[in-house]
Amino acid sequence: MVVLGAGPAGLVLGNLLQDSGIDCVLLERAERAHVQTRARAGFLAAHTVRILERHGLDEGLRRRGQAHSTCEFRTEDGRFRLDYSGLGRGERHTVYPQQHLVTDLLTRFLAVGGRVHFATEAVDVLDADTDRPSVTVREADGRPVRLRARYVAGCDGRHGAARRSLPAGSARRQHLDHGVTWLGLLAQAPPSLDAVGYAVHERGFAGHMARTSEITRYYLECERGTPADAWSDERIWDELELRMRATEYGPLHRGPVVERAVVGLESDVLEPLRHGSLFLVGDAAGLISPSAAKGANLAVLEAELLARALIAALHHGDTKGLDAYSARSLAHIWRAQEFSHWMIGLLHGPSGTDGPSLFHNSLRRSRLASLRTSRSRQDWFAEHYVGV
Ligand code: RFL
Repeated sequence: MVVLGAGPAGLVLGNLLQDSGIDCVLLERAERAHVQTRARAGFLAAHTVRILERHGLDEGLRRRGQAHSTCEFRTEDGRFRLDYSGLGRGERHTVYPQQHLVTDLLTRFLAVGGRVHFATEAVDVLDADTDRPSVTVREADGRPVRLRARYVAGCDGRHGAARRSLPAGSARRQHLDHGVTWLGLLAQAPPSLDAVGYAVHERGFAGHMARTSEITRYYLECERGTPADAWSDERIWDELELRMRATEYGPLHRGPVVERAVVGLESDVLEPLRHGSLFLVGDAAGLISPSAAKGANLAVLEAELLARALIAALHHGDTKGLDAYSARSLAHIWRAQEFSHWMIGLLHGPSGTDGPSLFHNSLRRSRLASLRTSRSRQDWFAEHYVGV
């Protein structure tokens, strides 16, 4: 079995296959140090934690993960909090930075005999419509090498080799640019509130998400085309405090901004997620905007689905799971896309003062008001916010 990519999807899949005695090699374009320090997600859904627990992959998150269950909305109509552990299915998030999870999964995979080729870029997946597919890789020294396997899992993200290798017309791509851009920031500063903070402001959205006691993630909606380094630290903090209404609700804990990235809110789903012996998993299958923190959670869920199906096929000759993998994963992906899209509409409004902009902003206000006041709306929100 060849797995492309050592992110959450590839590493969960690799661990599960290796544990069941299926020989598995992971090809990873980046160096090991880069993979283990790439800060991205932090909010793991209850379902994700259960999957990791089920397979003994939860040691680090049990020790260092923080339970989290409150979000706070700050709007032109005041602020309100939702404790979602008392709503919907009564579930919580576990805050555990993605780079820690990836480090745990990688360490475990290597400890049980898994093999990872770092600095090794997959270039092409060939013969995917046969039962002897192969992957062409470029080694660190530039040498091309071909690897053969019974199956190939493309866990190499949206711009990886798996997607690129699909023959024209074999998959339908559905793409939506939500027309919203965020500056994604990591600050070396403790969290400023004991909740996920969502601020809706006429100058644009601002978000606050805890990562650790020393690092906090913030988001600032910005004009499309803004370079990541366009704003000084001081301007970033001033703008965050303005949009998060610090004069009313208290100042933010400031600190150096140690990472900035421009994040365009986009969705991009392929259908089907299988082409013969090649399967797409995680961001390679469906990219989701980070508005509802679903990407890493979907990656783990799909990796478990595919691992089970591959184990049944390779150990027992039962290929029903492989046949169902695409439809089952897509059902989860589209539910997450629907909620994520709803969140984008809750948190952003057009900036204009023309009739349609005013109308959309009034709808957004009303959507927030119903979330503040309607118990059934809150239950629905909680179920989808923590669920995958
Ligand atoms: P990854 O993690 O991108 O891993 C893919 C791996 O493949 C490698 N690769 C290749 N290797 C070999 N050959 C090639 N040709 C290759 N091309 C690429 C890459 O180096 C990489 O190591 O994909 P995976 O495993 O599918 O996992 C997906 C998640 O990483 C992603 O969905 C989340 O980070 C999204 N996301 C969040 N998700 C959550 O569930 N909760 C969150 O709070 C959350 N916050 C975020 C996020 C994504 C963000 N960015 C990147 C926009 C916050 C941000 C800022």
